[in-house]
Amino acid sequence: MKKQAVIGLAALFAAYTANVNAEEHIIKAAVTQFRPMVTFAKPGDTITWTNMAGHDSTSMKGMIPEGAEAWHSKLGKPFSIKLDKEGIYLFKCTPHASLGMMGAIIVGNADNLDTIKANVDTSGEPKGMVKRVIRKVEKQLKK
Ligand SMILES: [Cu+2]
Repeated sequence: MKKQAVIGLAALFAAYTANVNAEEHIIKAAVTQFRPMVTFAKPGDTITWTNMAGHDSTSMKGMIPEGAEAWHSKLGKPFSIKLDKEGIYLFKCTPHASLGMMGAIIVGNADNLDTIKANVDTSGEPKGMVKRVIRKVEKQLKK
C-alpha cells in the first residue's frame, strides 16, 4: 500500500514537471504572413496560432515528420496543437498559400529536411513559396 502511494506520487511529480517544462509558442497571423515564420520548439510543446480572422493553419503533405499527425484548423479560429514528434513541420494558410503565407516549426532535431526537400515537387503547393520557407529554415538552422 505504502509503496503504491510513493509510486503514485512519483508519477504525479513526473507529470507535473513535464508540464512545467513544456512551453507554448505563439505564431501570429499578420495580413498574409505568419510571424515568426520559423519557430523552434521542444517535443511536447504547444503551438498556438492567433489573430486568425480570415486564416487557417494546415500542415503540408509530406512536410511533417514521419508518423506525425496532419492538421487542418478551422478558418478564422485560433488554434493550438501539441507536437511530440521531432522534426520539421511545414504549414500554410489555405486561402493565402499562393501569397507565401506559410511557416515552419522545428521540434528538436530537424532530421526530415531532406525528405521535405524531396517532396516539394509532389506537394501540390506553390513550389517557389515552399522553397522560400525551406531557405528560411536552413538559414535559421545554421545560426
Ligand atoms: Cu491567411
